[in-house]
Amino acid sequence: MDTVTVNDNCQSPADTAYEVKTRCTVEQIEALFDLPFNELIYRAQSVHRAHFDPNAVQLSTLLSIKTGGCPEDCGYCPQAARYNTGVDSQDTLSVAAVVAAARLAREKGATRFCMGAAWRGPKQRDLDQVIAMVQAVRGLGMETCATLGLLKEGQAEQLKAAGLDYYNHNIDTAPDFYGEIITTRTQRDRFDTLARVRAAGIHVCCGGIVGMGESRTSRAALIAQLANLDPYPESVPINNLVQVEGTPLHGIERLDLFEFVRTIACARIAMPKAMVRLSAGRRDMPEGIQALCFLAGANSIFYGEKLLTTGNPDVENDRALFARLGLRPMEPRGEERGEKREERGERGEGGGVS
Ligand code: SAM
Ligand code: DTB
Ligand code: SF4
Repeated sequence: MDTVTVNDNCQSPADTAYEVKTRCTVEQIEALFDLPFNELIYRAQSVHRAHFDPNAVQLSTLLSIKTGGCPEDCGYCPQAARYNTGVDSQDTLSVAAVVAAARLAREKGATRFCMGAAWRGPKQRDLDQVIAMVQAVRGLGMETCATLGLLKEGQAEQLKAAGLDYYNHNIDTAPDFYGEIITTRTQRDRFDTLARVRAAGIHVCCGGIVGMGESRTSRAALIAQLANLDPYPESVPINNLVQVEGTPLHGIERLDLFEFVRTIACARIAMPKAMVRLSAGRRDMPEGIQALCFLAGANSIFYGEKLLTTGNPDVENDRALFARLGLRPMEPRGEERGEKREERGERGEGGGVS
């Protein structure tokens, strides 16, 4: 029996105030990145098995409820009004249209429905519409997630009261690289919203994007920053930049996909009980790389043909991939907090490190 190396510096999510504490240093995460690939993946898979069923993957479906025309200048984003990307702007969808999409997603096997809006942040009128959507999607028995941008005082509480389970709000990149990518807000603004979400009792979904020309040190700093959130996010989406023509980051050198797998592995080791989501970029990712991401501890994906404005693998392809890898969709309860199968009294195959 080999020893399982879990990063002892990283504590588990707990119901405490949300603040940044230095538990993981950038150097520690960089040292993980620098490990031989096999060593890193083995460690990440060992940590993964200590907390999760290694063959269960959670399925979230995205819907853009308000598209394009965003006043922000995020250098990666096709929905920023200032870039000519060909994205057709669309006003906020009706509740009926959102419910129809959520029902379809549920029929295809998704358990969580994530509603995204191209806002800097919602106005009260916008929030009222989202609240009606959240209540309706909740009524279908699905977990709800929303990503609406910066929240003002009191807005998170309204979303919580409507039944919102998760709020996605990414810190996107390392603190010292943030200004290279976005100038219309600071990363501090993002932390303020994350604190509001946490204080309102909504689960936090927070991650970032790699492949934006950042250094390995910056990738390590992103992971360290996420891991040092106290408590760290329940859900951590790791996006590989989807390059969209017209955005400033279009044409940038693509990240070596083994480096993407390493990023997933580092996230898993630094945040052992978080759901780590293999997020944007899967359409351009060979299935072998996706399989390596699952081996490295990814246990959630975006499921459905579309992300917000760009494509995602077909449902049929994902089903076939799951069958070939012996993966199955994760049940919606419990595992967000890293409860092991046995604790929930479920039966499953695999487990244990030998
Ligand atoms: N406007 C809100 C915000 O920025 O928080 C919500 C929607 S925004 C599109 C949600 C997230 O999508 C961003 O934080 C970013 O991480 C991700 N994203 C946007 N464009 C992307 C791209 N081209 N490739 C990868 N991820 C992207
Ligand atoms: C996240 O981390 N990735 C998703 C979701 N959260 C909202 C968004 C990816 C967007 C990719 C570009 C697009 O489709 O517009
Ligand atoms: Fe707007 Fe969000 Fe896109 Fe930034 S990432 S431009 S805030 S929609």
